[in-house]
Amino acid sequence: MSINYQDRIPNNVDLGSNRTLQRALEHWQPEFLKWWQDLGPSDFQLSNVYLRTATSVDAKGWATYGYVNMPDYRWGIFLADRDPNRRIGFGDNYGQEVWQQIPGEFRSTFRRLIVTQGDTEPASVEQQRLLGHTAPSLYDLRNLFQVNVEEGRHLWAMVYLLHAHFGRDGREEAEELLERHSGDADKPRILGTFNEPISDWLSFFMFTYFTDRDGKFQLKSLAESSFDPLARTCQFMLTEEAHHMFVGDTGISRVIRRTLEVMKEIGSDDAVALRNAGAIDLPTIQKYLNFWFSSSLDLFGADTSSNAASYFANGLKGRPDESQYEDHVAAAETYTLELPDGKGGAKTEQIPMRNAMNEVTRNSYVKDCEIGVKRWNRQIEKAGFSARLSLPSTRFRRNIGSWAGIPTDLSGKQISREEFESKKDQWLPGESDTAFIRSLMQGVFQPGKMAAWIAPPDRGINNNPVDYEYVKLH
Ligand code: BYC
Ligand code: FE
Ligand code: FE
Repeated sequence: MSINYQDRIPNNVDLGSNRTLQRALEHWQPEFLKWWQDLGPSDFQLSNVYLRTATSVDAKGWATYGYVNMPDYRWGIFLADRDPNRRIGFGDNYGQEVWQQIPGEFRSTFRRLIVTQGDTEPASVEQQRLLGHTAPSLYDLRNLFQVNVEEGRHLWAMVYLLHAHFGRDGREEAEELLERHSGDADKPRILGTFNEPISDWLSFFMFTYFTDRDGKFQLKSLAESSFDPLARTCQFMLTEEAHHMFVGDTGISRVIRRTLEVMKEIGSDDAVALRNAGAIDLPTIQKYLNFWFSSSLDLFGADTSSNAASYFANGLKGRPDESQYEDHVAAAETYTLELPDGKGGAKTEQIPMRNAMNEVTRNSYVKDCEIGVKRWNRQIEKAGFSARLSLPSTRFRRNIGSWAGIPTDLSGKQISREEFESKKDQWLPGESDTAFIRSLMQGVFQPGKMAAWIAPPDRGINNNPVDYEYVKLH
């Protein structure tokens, strides 16, 4: 079904045929726009930004490019096309027909899952709201805003489900999604990472690489859901998600490329010399990586979780790419978990596979994270340097799960709290690191010009050159 642009809210869900729902969403729309003005990108609302907008969900129409003032972006409700033959793909109801409505007994659980997913979307926009002022180029500024408007659309995707399937409760939840705010002392966002400040572009690239990638895996899990409208919404969100991770992946790669150029120029990898030359030394990049990777690992939930087991049993939330597994019921399988033994070491324990679903998803995520790290390391190797980046152990700096609050080094070896405190600044961004990174953050707004700490991208957006005027400032 194509998207109806005549409606105030573009949609491919035939919103016009349900006046009550349409009116409820039209009531929420000005509240969303007020939130966007207050807590979306600071300034730049009058700029013309070269953005892609979805005009249909098929391969041809989902990315239509043109200049847009962000408040006029056509945020809409787009679900992937319905497959009339789709069947429940996992859990106790494997093989049965999928649900177009939510069974009463799963209402509160679905509401919680949808609200948690929805909460992250505006949170990330809030976290990124000041970054425009320090963009390293117009190309990057445009990418930031592309990510921001699409996260806004992802909020719409969840709000549609809340309004369409949860009645008054859903409408209240939709309002609260605009009332909690990232980092707010009284009403914070639900998940930890989404309350961390993103005050510089190195953090932004790490966030889009590591945290948007959690989004990819959570959306893949929800795209398996027996609740068909949720599955179809998430399928379409995943097409947008790819660009967000591209921004992170290529952003980090460009920072590294610039660092390697300067290392060659000055013939040294000395951190002080590199910083004096305006480039970011690799150990600092590693510290930012350690921070955002470890924070994002917590987003997968506890490694043994009865919540996860019941989501899976009941068909609410599956494993990412469920078709890769042979046993979609997973009632008899076990999973071997490594837990702290309370004596400074680790022990193994067999747990029912269904209780380990968060850990299974986390493992797939870690493998996906490795791909970028390998690519960045090839870059460093090709430039003739021996330094390497790496992911820290999944035990490092955890706040959720069995390893929460247990001090370890980067390799996952348990250490004393004192040792952790004394070495923390070697592993995570410390005051001098963040002060240095902030000192680099100065906006560069001439077409084609790049800040000195980052290399230009290989190519522009939608076959345009790198020096295209991606944002016309006003
Ligand atoms: N921070 O039994 P568990 C994205 C809580 S990102 C704080 O494992 P569950 C995006 C948990 O709520 C994708 N609290 O819980 C990216 C539970 O609390 P209660 C977002 C946490 O519910 C970038 C307790 O710990 N989508 O789209 O099975 C930009 C026990 O844990 C955290 C989703 O998350 C944390 N990190 O699993 C924009 C999908 N982790 O019940 C967007 C929907 C856990 O004891 N959410 N807790 O009070 C879910 O599927 C699940 O809620 C979770 C947690 C996987 C998050
Ligand atoms: Fe999103
Ligand atoms: Fe995203």
